[in-house]
Amino acid sequence: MVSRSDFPKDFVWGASTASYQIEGAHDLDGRGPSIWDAFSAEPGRVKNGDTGNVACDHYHRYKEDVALMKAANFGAYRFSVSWSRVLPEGRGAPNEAGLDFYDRLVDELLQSGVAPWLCLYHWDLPLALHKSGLGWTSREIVPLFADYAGLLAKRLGDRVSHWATFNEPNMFTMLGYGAGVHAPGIRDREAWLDAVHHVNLSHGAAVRRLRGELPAGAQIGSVPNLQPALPAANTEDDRAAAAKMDSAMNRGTADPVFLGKYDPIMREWMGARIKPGDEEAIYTPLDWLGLNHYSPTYAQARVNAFGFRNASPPEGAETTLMGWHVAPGAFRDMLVETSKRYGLPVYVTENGMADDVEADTAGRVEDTARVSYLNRYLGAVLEARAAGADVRGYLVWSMLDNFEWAMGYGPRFGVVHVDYRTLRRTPKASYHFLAELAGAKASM
Ligand code: IFM
Repeated sequence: MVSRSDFPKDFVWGASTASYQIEGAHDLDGRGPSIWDAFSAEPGRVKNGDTGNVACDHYHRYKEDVALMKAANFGAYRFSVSWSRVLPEGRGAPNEAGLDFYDRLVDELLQSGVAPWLCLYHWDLPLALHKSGLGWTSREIVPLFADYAGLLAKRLGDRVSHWATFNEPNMFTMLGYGAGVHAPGIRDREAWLDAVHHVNLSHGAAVRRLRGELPAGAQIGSVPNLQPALPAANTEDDRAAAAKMDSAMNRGTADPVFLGKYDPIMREWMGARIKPGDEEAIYTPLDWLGLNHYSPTYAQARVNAFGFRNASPPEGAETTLMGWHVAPGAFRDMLVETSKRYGLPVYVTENGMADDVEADTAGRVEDTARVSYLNRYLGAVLEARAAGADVRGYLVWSMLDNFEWAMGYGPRFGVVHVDYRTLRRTPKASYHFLAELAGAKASM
């Protein structure tokens, strides 16, 4: 087992969540709808017709959730702001009650000794923007996203030290605009490329706005999901498909943001979308990179708009409830590569696994597979550090079981179990495992 003394004293331990996945209170205190409210209300879009209407009711129970973070001795908590809670129309007049909620959350975290790490966007675009043609497929969203960033910086910049622009821009653009399986349900290669480029431009504009508003020393970063893209079979076709998958899923949103240029495949696909000065507008120096990683992915050659499809892991591979390959070695390699390629301090901002473990008769949630997964993936962090990767922290996905997008409430990713009927929270064995690593007192 990894132990506390294996990690440096200042290693950051913590957990991540996202607004739509935990907050609930979907129509309270002036919150406007997001594309996920609309998408999950459409029959057949989300398993079992689940929605984020109530979710974990974190909106009302945030104090209890922060108390659990404090008891685990977590040093950081990454949450996202619901854009339509603070700007119901996505622009225009702010909703004071929505801003008040994040004020209260940030204050509660600070009083509990947990640093708030704020992510501006974790997939819940204001529906009003989408409906009026100002969503991610429109270039006009760029200044609107910067204005939203500026609003939060003004309101919370005196207390929030760490800021991230986007969570997994690669995933929400592909799933929502390319494959159509996430909100807003668009399945169109051209819309996907539009969305990628506008998200990249919005990142650059938001970072400049944040730098202008935040106190010197504010730590600004972004959070890609980087997973090795491997050929399903060792054939020329699958190797070419893996190269395309790597560009589409890894490089397309990371290289422009962290290096200032699109890779050759994405550049060719983007074509005239890239206007003179765009790459300069996207790139602006950052302070940290948040790496989200779960497993390697496998590409198979396909005659479709993308030239690849996702294939299953190799026969006999250990997988989780999501069908994702448990491969800590791939995580180690990705940490080393990311640290070297992008040259920034790396924090793991998401890693974890889904199961469906419920409380036993004694009321304990013994998620032993997750403890084993975390132990092995943290071992990979140590190996990556030993190989020279500048990895400075680990924030587990997720603090709480929550709404797993199109999969609804079936897969449980939390280190704290949530009973969706009573909303009761029960720390799992994995919570206690992480708490010990983070140095929580044994009395917890
Ligand atoms: O739940 C998601 C999260 O919103 C983004 N990263 C992957 C997680 C598990 O699928």
